[in-house]
Amino acid sequence: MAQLLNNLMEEIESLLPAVVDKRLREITEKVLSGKRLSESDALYLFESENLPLLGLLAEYRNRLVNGNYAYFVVNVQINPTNVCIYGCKFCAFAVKGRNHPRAYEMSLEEILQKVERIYSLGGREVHIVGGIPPHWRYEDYLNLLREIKKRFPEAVLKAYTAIEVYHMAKISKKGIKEVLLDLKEAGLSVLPGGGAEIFNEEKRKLIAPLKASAKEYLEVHRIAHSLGIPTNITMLYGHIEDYKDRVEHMSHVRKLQDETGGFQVFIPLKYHPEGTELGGELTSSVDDLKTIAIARLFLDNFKHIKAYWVTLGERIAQLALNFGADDIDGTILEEKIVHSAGTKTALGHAKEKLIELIKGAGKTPAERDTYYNIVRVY
Ligand code: V47
Repeated sequence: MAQLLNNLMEEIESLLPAVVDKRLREITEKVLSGKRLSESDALYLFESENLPLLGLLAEYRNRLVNGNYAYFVVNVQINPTNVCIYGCKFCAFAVKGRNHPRAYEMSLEEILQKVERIYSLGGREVHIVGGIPPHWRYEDYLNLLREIKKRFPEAVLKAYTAIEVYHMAKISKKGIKEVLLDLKEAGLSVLPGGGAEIFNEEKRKLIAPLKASAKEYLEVHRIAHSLGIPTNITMLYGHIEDYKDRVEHMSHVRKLQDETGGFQVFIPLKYHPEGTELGGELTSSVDDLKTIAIARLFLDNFKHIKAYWVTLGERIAQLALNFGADDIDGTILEEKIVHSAGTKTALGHAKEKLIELIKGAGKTPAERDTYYNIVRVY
């Protein structure tokens, strides 16, 4: 490993004389000497055209933290319903009412079957994320977790975003802390990172007018961390936000991580516009790789940066593993949110396929659990 790192360092140093841009050289020196990048450094990197240097720097930082490992998990994603009161403009998955022709709601039996399937395949995580239906009561959220744990006590539940937690506090008239404690008691292990979207308040109001504010969203995570509940965090990019908004978003994330250390992983989510009210274009692959690489460099207090293969596509996810990312999420089996918005990634990957994908990126596949403990190296 030391050899690999030295090689990367030598490669970066050999490139430096050809880098005429003084600011880029200064940023490079900062990365190589382990100094923290400022917001304006991150913005400069977004605006820079030097993708190869950016990739090398991000990969250098990644290897310092994760060696040659790239992580994956055998998991199932369950989207229990698409009925949602929020009507976010970037979302092609949700529908407003139960009577909408596309509305669905899984039965408990259906959900349990999915959990059974993944655990029979050696699964280690159940990721639950869906709409927020007007008719669900507080107890419905808790009961779903309780029922899964009753039938599968070994199931590890990464369930409900901070948006749902905020909503549950509202409908139950309880505090966020109480709700999180109830969820924990019902079987919650980790809060997934959905619902963060973009923290810039102006843009957030335009794309997700009814959602909890950035401050409220982050407060849920802060309280979760204080209760020993680890959380993940995302950033939806490629819609109406600009580079400055992405840096601002990551700055909030870095600040809270400095305070609590409770985030496990940062996940930049590439926006897919098909069928959404917001519309727009897909970001370029260059932009995707830049975003991953800058997340790795800017979020120096994060161990893990996820290249979510479902939104990036398998090929770009593979490249991202050489641009600072160290995790690709998991087998998933099923996903409706980004597939409603046009992503063409095939589902139902066996873990062998993920191992192959990681090996193809020149990395060592490390199967992990929800908490990033390594369970097996391939
Ligand atoms: O919150 C919605 C995003 C998220 C679109 O925590 C869209 O490990 C792209 O958060 N194009 C849900 N994205 C998924 C999510 C997630 C996924 C994988 C791992 C983890 C984790 C979390 O999907 C939503 C929203 O930000 N989303 N619509 C769209 N059109």
